[in-house]
Amino acid sequence: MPSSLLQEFLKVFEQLRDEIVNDELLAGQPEASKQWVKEMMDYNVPLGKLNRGMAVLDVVQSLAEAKGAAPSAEDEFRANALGWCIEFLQAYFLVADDIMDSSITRRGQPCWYRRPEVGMVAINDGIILEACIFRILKKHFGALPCYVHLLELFHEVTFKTAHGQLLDTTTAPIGTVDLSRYTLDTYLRIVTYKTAFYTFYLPVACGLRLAGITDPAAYKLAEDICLQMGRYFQIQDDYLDCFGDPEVIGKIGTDIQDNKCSWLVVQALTRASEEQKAAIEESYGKDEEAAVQRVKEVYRQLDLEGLFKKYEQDSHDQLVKTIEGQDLLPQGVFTMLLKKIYKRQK
Ligand code: DMA
Ligand code: MG
Ligand code: MG
Ligand code: MG
Repeated sequence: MPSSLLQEFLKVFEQLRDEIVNDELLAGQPEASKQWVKEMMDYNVPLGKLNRGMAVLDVVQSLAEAKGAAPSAEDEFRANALGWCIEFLQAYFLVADDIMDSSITRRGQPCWYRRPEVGMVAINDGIILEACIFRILKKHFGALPCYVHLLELFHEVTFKTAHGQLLDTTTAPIGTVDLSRYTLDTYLRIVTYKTAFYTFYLPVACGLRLAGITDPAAYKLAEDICLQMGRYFQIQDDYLDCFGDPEVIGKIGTDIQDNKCSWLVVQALTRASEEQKAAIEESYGKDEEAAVQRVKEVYRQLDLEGLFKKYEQDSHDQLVKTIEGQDLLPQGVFTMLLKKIYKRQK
């Protein structure tokens, strides 16, 4: 990725952040509160990989290129502003997710709620982060024909993601290990809802809306491909939670302790001997290092790393086939997204 694109993207963040801090709806707001919001946004919004946010411009560029054109400076700004709306949404979900998952670090720093001066104020900060999306949309998209579509898109994706998070947390109640819950069907539903819609469908649909595309078939196709990609992405996330390097992924895995319906436990249970199942039953969902190591030992005995590598290759090849097998949308819309996540280490 040329760093000038990143520079441009980060510049748009600063503009949007300053607009929010100085929003006319908050005239007379005390300086300390403005400062809180600014620091809260700086801490939680721009420090991730920014794959989702920067994907909107990629999509807009691919669509323009396919017509032998290039996006105007105004289109580029709008694509980046929409990209930041997605990053605000992501920040909002992560602030809440880290509280629910009792996580320690995120993006190489303490989770926001773990900062001593923050604590449960993080809940309200999450609400602010979500509300920012609609201030940005109104200011920069309010006069465009796609405005209502964008509003609906963000509302619907938020609705779905929150329900995915509900499934994720209620399938993993603290203190009750019920291995019969960890089926592939349950798993796929959780990850489609909690991750795939907002991580892949949302940036692509934002790009399609900005480009003025209205054909429902284009959105349906984009959804099919993006959900497939999103499931692949969350399976990588589950793999990295256990086998990734915390220094590289910027977060310390908690899925085993949290009793999560992770891809690894689902796969382990379809392969485990009675003895290995008993070990998982005994040790899963416990916040004790020895128990976590016992589960990881079973994962290693079952060579889940090897299984994942094979899954990753098959899944990638299948996606490429699907992308090449359609001619409704330019392939670049999807291949750029796929390239960024294939064999990712973080
Ligand atoms: C992430 O699931 C889903 C959302 C909507 C934030 P997760 O808890 O596996 O994410 P992470 O591993 O980043 O905490
Ligand atoms: Mg989490
Ligand atoms: Mg979670
Ligand atoms: Mg995870």
